Amino acid sequence: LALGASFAHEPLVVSVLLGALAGVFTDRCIPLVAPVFVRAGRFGKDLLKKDRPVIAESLGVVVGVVYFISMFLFIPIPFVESLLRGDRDSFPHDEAGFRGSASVCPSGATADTVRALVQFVPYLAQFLGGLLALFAMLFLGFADDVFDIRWRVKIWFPFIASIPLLMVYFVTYGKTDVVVPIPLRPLLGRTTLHLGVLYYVYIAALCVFSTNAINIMAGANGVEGGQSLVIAASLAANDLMQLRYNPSRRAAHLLSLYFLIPFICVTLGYLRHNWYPARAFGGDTLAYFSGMTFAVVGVLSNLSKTVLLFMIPQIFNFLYSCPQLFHFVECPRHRMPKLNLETGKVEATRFSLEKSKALGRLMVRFLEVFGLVHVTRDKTGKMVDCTNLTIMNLILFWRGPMSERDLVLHIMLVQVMCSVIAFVIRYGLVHIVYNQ
Ligand code: P6L
Ligand code: UD1
Ligand code: MG
Repeated sequence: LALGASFAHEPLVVSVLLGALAGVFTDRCIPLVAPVFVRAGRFGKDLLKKDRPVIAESLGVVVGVVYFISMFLFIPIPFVESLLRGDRDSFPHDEAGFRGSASVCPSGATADTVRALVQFVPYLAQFLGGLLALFAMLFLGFADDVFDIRWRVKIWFPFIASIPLLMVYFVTYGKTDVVVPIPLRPLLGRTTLHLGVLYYVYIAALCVFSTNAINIMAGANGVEGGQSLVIAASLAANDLMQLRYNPSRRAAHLLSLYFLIPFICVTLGYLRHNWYPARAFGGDTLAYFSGMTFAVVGVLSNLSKTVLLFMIPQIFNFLYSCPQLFHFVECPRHRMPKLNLETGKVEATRFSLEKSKALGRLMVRFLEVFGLVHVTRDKTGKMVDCTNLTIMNLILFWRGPMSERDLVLHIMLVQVMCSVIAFVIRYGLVHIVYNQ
C-alpha cells in the first residue's frame, strides 16, 4: 500500500509502468489469440508474399482490449494522487455516506470535501467520454472486419462514436472560439472567431478523417501500426515539451499523455507481430482504433490542430486519393502495391482509365503534369491506365520497385520527416501565424 501511495504521487510514472505491462501483455496475447481467430475464419491472405500465407486478422481487438484494461486500472490514479497530496485532511472518511446521500453536502463531509471531489468531475467525464468513444470505435471497427460493411454506411461510424466526445467537450470545456492567424486578422478585423456549432461539425469531421485516413494508408506489413506509432510518439513528445516550457495548460497535456503512453506501448507490442514478415494483421479494428485515439487526444486536450499537423502524410494521401475515393476515376477493391514474383520486389499497381469521364481524365492529367502519377498511353495518345493514387504507389513510381520491407521503411521515414517538419512549423513558424 505504501509503495502504491508513493507511486500514486506520480501518475505519469504509473502510466508508463502500466503501459509497459500492457505492451508486454499485448505481445504475449497476440500469438495465443491468432490461431483462435484463424479457426474462427478471421484471417486474410498476405498478398505481398509469394505463397500468400493465411494471417490472422482483426488483432486490433486484442490491442484495444489490453489498452482498455490498462486505462481502466489507471482511472483512479490521478484522482488518488491529488487527494493524497493536497487535500488529505478533507478526504471523506465517511465516503459511503457521502456517495449515498442525496444532498449536495452530506453530514460528515465538509464543503471543502465536496469542492475537492467536484473538481474531479470534469477530469473523470473527459477520461470516460474519451474511453467510450474509443470503445465504440473498436466495436464498430470489429463489426466492419467481420461483416465487411459498405463504405457509405461505415463512413458514419466514427461520426456516431464521436458524439460522447462532443458532449463531454460541450459540458466541460465548451470553448468554440478559434484564434485567427495574424495574416488573416486585417481581413476579418478580429483576433478570435466564434465557430459555435461549426466547431462540433469540425470535431466530428476530424474523427471521420483520422480513422479513415489511417485505414486507407495500408496494405504492407507494419504500415498501419508504424504510422500510428510515429504520430503518437510525436504527439507525446509535443506534450512533454509543452509540460516543460509552457506549464499553463498542464492538465490538458497530462490527459493527452495518459491516453498516448499506453497506446504507444500496445502498438509496440502489436508491431512485433505485424512487422515484416507479418504474423498478425490488425484489420480495420486497429486502423479505426488508432485514428480515434488521435481524435480523442486532439479534442480532449484541445490539440486538434496539432494532431492534424502530425498527420501530414495522411492528409496528403487522402487528398491524393480523392479522385478514386469519390469515383471520378475507377477505384479497385485493393490499391496496394503488388509483388513481382520474378524479382521478389513490390511494384506500383494501376487502374484502368477506359471508362473514366472527361473530368476524371483531367484530374489524372493534372497530377501527371506535377509528376505525381505514371500514365500509359496507346498509339493514338489516349490515356489507358494510371498508377493507383496512394502514397505507397507514388514512392514506388518515384524510387522504382523495392522489397516490401524497404517500402515500409520509406513510409516510416516519410512519417518521421513530416513530424520533424511539423515541429518546425509548431515551434519555428508559429510566431508568424500566432503571437504565442
Ligand atoms: C489454444 C491455441 O490454439 O484465446 C486462447 C487463449 C484460447 O488465449 O485458447 O482455444 P485455446 O487455443 O486453448 C482465446 O480464447 C489466452 O490464453 C481468444 C479470446 C479472444 C479474446 C478476444 C477478445 C476478448 C474480448 C473480451 C490469452 C487470451 C488473452 C485474451 C486477450 C484479451 C483479454 C481479455 C481480458 C478479459 C472483452 C479480462 C478482463 C478483465 C478486466 C479487468 C480490468 C480491471 C473483455 C472486455 C474487458 C474490457 C476491459 C494455441 O495454439
Ligand atoms: C484499404 C484500402 C485498399 C488497400 C487495403 C489494404 C482504400 C480505399 N482502401 O481497404 O486500397 O488495398 O486497405 O489493407 O484505399 N493486407 C496485406 N498485407 C498487409 C495488410 C493487409 O496483404 O500488410 C491485405 C490482406 O489481404 C488483408 C487485407 O489487405 O486481409 C485487409 O484489407 P482491408 O483492411 O479489408 O481493406 P480496406 O481497409 O477496405
Ligand atoms: Mg483496412
